Amino acid sequence: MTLRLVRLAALVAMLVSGLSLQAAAHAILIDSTPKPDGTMPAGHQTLSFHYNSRIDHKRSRLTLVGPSAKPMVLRQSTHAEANALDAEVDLAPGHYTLRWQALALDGHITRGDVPFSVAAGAH
Ligand SMILES: [Cu+2]
Repeated sequence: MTLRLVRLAALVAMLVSGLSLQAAAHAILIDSTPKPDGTMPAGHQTLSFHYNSRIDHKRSRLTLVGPSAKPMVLRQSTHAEANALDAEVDLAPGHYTLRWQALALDGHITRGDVPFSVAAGAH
């Protein structure tokens, strides 16, 4: 190849790898139930965390830190969407933090905390 062609090929390779990085970015939380600092009713609830990219469910984790008990790794729902982590849990009133850890298809792990409150039911 001529030098000019080599340079062109290198440029194309850079552009293609840049595009594929964008297409498979690491996971950023874009929506959740509960919302950060939000409130949920007590009882049986589904916690749901939506990301901007597909998630490797087997190597991602939802851990619930409750008011009294030690951190509990939640069993994930098997029918979550490809870009979401879901778990069903029984919630008593109090303050909680949900720690999520998500492995995106680009191989990067991201983590975050969602603090929330559970309100006592209406009497
Ligand atoms: Cu990444």
